[in-house]
Amino acid sequence: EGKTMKEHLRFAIAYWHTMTQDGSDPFGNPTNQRPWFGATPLETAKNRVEAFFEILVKLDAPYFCFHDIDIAPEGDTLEEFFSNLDIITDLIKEKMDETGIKLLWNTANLFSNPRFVNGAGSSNNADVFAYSAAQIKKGLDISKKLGGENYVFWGGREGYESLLNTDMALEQDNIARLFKMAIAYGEKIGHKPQFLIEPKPKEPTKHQYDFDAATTLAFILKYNLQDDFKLNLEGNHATLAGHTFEHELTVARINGALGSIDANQGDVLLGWDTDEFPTNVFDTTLVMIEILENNGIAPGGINFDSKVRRSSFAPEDLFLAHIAGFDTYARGLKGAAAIRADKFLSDLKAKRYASYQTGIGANIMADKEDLESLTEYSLQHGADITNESSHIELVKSHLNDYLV
Ligand code: GLO
Ligand code: NI
Ligand code: NI
Ligand code: NI
Repeated sequence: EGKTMKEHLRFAIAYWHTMTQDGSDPFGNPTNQRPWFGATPLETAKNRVEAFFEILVKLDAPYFCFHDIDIAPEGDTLEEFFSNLDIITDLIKEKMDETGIKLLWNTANLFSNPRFVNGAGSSNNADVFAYSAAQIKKGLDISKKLGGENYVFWGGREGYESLLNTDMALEQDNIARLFKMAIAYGEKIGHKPQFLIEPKPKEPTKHQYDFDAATTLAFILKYNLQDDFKLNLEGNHATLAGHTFEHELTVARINGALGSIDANQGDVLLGWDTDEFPTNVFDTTLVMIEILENNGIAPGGINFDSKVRRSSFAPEDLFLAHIAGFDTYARGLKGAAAIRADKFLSDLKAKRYASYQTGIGANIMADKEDLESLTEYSLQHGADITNESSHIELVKSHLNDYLV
C-alpha cells in the first residue's frame, strides 16, 4: 500500500526483557546468569550496551526502547544516578552512530524503587513527586541527545489498593500536572517526542488509573493533553482488561490516538501479564489490519515487550524468540495486506451496513432527525426487521485462507 514492509514493521527491542531479565519471579530466584556481568554495576552496564547492540545488529532490528534504570545503576543518590546515566548515554550514542539503529522511545522507571510504593505522580509524598519530575526531566534530556521519536509513560504504581484511603481526583490531577510539565520542558529544550501513555488495568496496583484505551483517552481529553499524547497499547494488557488487542487498537485509531504498540501475547487463562513472545498469526493479522487502516504506526513502532520463559537458560533463546515474534508480525502484515487488497473486509462491512448506506436506510438517517419523526416512521412501517444472520462464520473461514 505504497509503503515497504519495513516501514510498517518498525520493530524495536526492549532493553529490559533482553538485558536485565534473569528469570526471577515472585516464587523463585534467577535461573540464568547472562555473560555480560562485570566487576561493578557500572562495568555491567557498559558490557550490556556492547552486548545489546550486538544483539540488535544480529537481529537487524531498527529500533530499541529502555527505562533509565535498565541502562545505568541508580547508585546512592540522584546525582550519582544522573552521572551514571550520562556515561552510559554517551556509550549508547556512539553505538547508535556506528550502527544506524534508532531510539523508538525511552522512559523513566517510576515503579521499581521502594520510594514509589504509593505511586510517582500520584504519590501522597511531595518529595516523591519531585523525584519523579527529576527523572522525567533527565529522561527527556536523554531522549533529545539520542533523538528519541517517542516518550512513554506507563503508570506502574499509579493506581490504588483501596479507595477508602485514596483521593482519586487529587492523584489524577497531579499525574496530569506532571505530564504538562513534561510537555513544557520538551518545548523548552526544543525536543518534542510523541508522548505516549501505556494503559494497563491492574498489576502491580489492584486498580491502575490508566485501565484501558477508553479510560486513558478520557483522562487525556479531560486534561486537554490530546495534542501531545497518544496511546502505547500492549497485547497482554488488552486481554487483562477483558478486551481483545484489536479492540484496544480500534478504540485508539478511531479517536486519532493510535501511537505505538508493545507486542506480546498473554495467556487468556492467566490473570496477569505473562509477556509471551507473539506467535499467533491470527492475532497479528488482526493487529496489522488496524495498523494498515491507520496508515501505519510511525512515529511509533512494534516494540517487543516480551520475555523468554523462566525455564530458558541459553542466551541463544533471546534470538530465537525475537525471530519468531518478527516472523509472526511479518506474516500478519502479509495476511492483512492481502485481506485489504481484495476488499474482503470492506465488502463484508458494506454488505452488513447496506441499509444505512443506500436506498431507504440512507433516507431515514438523513431526513428523520428526531425521536418523534423516527417514531412516526416506525409506526407507519411497523418493525420491519429482517434478521440478517451474522457473518462471523464467513469471516472466520475466509480469514483462514489468508494465514500463511
Ligand atoms: C508492564 C509494562 C511495562 C512497560 C514499560 C515501559 O506491564 O508493559 O513493561 O511497557 O515499563 O513503560
Ligand atoms: Ni509494555
Ligand atoms: Ni506489560
Ligand atoms: Ni511488559
